[in-house]
Amino acid sequence: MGVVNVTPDSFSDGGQFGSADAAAAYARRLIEEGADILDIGGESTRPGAAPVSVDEERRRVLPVLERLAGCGVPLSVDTRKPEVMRHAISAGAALINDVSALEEPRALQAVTASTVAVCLMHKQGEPQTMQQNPHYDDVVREVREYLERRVRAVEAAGIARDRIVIDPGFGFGKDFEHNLALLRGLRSLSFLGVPVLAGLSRKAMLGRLTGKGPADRVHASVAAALLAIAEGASIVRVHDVAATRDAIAVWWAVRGTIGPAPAQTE
Ligand code: 7PM
Repeated sequence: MGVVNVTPDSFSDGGQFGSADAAAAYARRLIEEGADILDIGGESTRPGAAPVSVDEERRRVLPVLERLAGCGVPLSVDTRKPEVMRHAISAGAALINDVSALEEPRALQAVTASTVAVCLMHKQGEPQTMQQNPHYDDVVREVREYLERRVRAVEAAGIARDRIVIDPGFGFGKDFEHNLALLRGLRSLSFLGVPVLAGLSRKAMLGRLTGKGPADRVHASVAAALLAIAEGASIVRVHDVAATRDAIAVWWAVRGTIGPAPAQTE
């Protein structure tokens, strides 16, 4: 899954349509690099990010979705807002990536009224403040139990299990040790047959390990993506598609499949 951030700073060339064109061109490049899914986001969910209005988020995301219709890969929209979800679904989105895991009743309704897939992500707290003092007694167990509850709730609302992806939400109300524990324990999230999505790309945890800024975390991000795959992730959300693709090609040649080694039988 390639990340397409549609924010004023990421594709600013002045005009609104110019930036939508630039974002769509960037997205097409990610497809050429081997992205199987694109995740389009208007930046309301970033840790510490200022809130963005519904209208502003629509103005950022919808023109890009429209330009990418028929691009050949499923389009995901990273949003927590029910109105943005509804418009994105009408504009052809195949997946709603909700970092609030459809906890808002209207978000759940927006998705149940459609046939799209959904990514349910764990976070602790709200993006503005969640990194201030995250606390868990057992992060892997708590994240697993939360995701299990959300899968059941979303299924009970009428969304079939084969439409659901789960995500531990690296960096969303987690400190360095919490993130490491979740990556080590990722396999324990592979329950109920629901695919696991891992988003580690360029995150602060990799900055702490390498001492490098976000743009220089490419190699660390590739290593993290491959480790996530080794621990059972089916989808990796990445900025650096070409580099991650190369690493997966090596993995594929050796293992012949994506995912953990089969359990040893006695
Ligand atoms: C600062 C910190 C800026 C983190 C941007 C981010 C995820 C996501 C994001 C994830 C799912 C980024 C993140 N991360 N959606 N949206 N999983 N499902 O790296 O880990 O873009 S925002």
